[in-house]
Amino acid sequence: MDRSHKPSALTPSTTGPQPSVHSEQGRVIASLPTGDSVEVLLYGATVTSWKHNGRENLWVSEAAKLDGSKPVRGGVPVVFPCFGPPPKDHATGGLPQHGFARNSTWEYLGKSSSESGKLASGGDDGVKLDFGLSSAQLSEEAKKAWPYDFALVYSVTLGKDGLQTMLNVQNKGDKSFEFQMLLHTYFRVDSITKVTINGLGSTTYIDKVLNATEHQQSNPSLQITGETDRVYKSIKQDTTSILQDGKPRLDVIRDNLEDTVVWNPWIEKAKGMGDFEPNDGYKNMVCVEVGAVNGWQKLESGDTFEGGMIVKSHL
Ligand code: TA6
Repeated sequence: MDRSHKPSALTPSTTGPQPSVHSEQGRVIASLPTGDSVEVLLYGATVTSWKHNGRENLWVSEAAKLDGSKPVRGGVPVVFPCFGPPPKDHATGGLPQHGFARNSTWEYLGKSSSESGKLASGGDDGVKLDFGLSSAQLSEEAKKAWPYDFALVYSVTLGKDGLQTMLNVQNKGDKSFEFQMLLHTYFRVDSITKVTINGLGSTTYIDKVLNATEHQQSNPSLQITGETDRVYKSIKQDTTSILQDGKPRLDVIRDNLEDTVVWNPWIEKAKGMGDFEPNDGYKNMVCVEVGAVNGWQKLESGDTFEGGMIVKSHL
């Protein structure tokens, strides 16, 4: 599948101080000479930290399981091959909510600093970390539930001007399969009541708080004033912006993905999740999740799909 719009990757410099990468205790940590850093757990290939200018941009619950016993509550869980509880009558019907990618152990494939292209604003120092997951690495249970031959390569690129994550999906088998993908990013915010989300105006969304009914957002800005669980579909504008106190904080740029989910559990749902700590942590997080979740992507034998995001911090 061609990528309709390909914001370019990063172009790390080849001279001067280089990025550092090391792996320990099931995670890979990369940092730039600027001090920016990213941490990725092999479990779920979950980005659990992205620091830019000394500031953490991701939210991770204090009760998040990081031992592989359950998907990480926070950071950037990778959702594949299904989003949400899969339809029982679909090929993914036997899989858990949000699929197996986020609760499988991925392989660290290595780093590279030879990316062509530049992150939008011309960032030239960066390092790309690649992680792989294929059918052979799945649990027997997952393999039985979804018996397709596939290979995923998830690239996490730390750049001077942002973080880029891309999921490459290959159909290695002789039969086509359908999938959904989503990057379930938990962004850290100072105060949810002072957050505005722009870029979703006049877009159709499914409101999962209102029995999954369809709505059209008339207002160009979204404020979070209660439990929010919206699946925006076929969004025209590539960038969804998170503002704090009216000032730009984070830009989330979709790459070959048309949908975005906005989620905040608010008070009751936060209390109801055993791995969501502190209970009032909903005040300091918002999920803006880019994906292809409206319907299914069909991948023919031998074909490849690629989609992801670039996130830029304004602080
Ligand atoms: O992306 C929003 C959502 O689908 C919500 O409906 C909520 O279920 C959230 O994901 C968290 O799901 P999880 O399986 O991680 O508890």
